[in-house]
Amino acid sequence: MTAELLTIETVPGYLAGRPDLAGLIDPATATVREVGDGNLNLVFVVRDAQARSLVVKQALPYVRSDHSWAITEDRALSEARGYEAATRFAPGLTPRYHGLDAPRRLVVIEDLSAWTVWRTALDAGRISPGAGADLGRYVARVAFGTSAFGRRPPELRAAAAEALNPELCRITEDLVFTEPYVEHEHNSWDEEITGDVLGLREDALRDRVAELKYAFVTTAESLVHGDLHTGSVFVPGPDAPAPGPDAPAGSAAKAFDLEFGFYGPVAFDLGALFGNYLLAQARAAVLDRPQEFRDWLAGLAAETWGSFAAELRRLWPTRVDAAYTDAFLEGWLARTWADAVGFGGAKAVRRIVGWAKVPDIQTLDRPERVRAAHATLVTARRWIESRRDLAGPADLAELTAATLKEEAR
Ligand code: SR1
Ligand code: MG
Repeated sequence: MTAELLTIETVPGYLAGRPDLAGLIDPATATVREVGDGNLNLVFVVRDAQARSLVVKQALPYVRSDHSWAITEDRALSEARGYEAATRFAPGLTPRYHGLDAPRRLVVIEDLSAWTVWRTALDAGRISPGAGADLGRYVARVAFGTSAFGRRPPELRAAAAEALNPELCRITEDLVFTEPYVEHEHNSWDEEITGDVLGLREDALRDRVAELKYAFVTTAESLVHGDLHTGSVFVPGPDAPAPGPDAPAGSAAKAFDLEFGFYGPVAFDLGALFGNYLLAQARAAVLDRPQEFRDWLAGLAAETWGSFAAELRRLWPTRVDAAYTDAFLEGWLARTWADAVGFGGAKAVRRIVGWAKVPDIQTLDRPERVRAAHATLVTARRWIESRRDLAGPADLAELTAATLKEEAR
């Protein structure tokens, strides 16, 4: 279906026809900005004379930078599903959700313009205390609530069936797990790293990536975000005080852009974060950022994983089925860890080689860009190859530090 697309001019009139939003905004005094800078959506920030604001996000029927690439607007329904789950299981860890207009394929959410997209903060060299922990919490709470730990099988199966998002999953299957490992028109790179890129096409590595793709395609354990890179996260703005240790969940980070959501592997969301932490680390290494920032970056995967695992263990006594034993949880965590490391490697590789590159790398001058891209590919490859041999975050941090030290010079 193709919904009529809103414009800056038509948004106030649209909101005037939404009495359910009347308490949130006064359309008569509203001013509108379109701020969408991602690949897929119109994003309108609406502010009224009383400085109340909200965001209207409408799915475009095509990729913003390539209108010949059609993408279903049904992803707005997936986004709504993700916000409903987050509202129920992980309140505070996403922007507040004000509802779906299904015919228009749009959602209305809290305006967090005062916050900063995390990738922007990372690229500027800014430390965001507690952000990694909040995201571990977010993944854990949604995973627990929507999986067999929080839902009986009939409800679980119905939820998984309802959350199918095949077109958006197909994008990930192609862009993350297939295209970077073959010759494809979406791929591009600086010629200095051609050896690294061609190395990705070796059978031994493709065998490992095949395992990851198979896990992505066939695992339906919980509702996942599906695109949890650092551009899908808000952190407090540069002038906001650092959240204290007792600050509520979501004070340090909030996940957004939930349109890729589906029933998939929990590890995929964690891996998306790990892979994007690696990109930030590679950038910081070649820019020779202050040691304090680099040490904080190096600890982010541990912070996220530690918070994720702690939250799962905290929620464990409330699981709906005690047939899942304590030892089962520990085994599940170990498998999820290994898969997250592998997915992290694949997520980093796609941002270097494939379509939809990231400013962490692309905004660097060529010599630094080449060093960062090379170091990322070597590290990511090692993650994919040795994911089952890395017992935990300390092993991953050690491997990453040693590889970046050697390869980002
Ligand atoms: C066509 S969409 C390209 C990429 O943008 C999104 O953020 C996802 O990461 C997707 O792969
Ligand atoms: Mg997005």
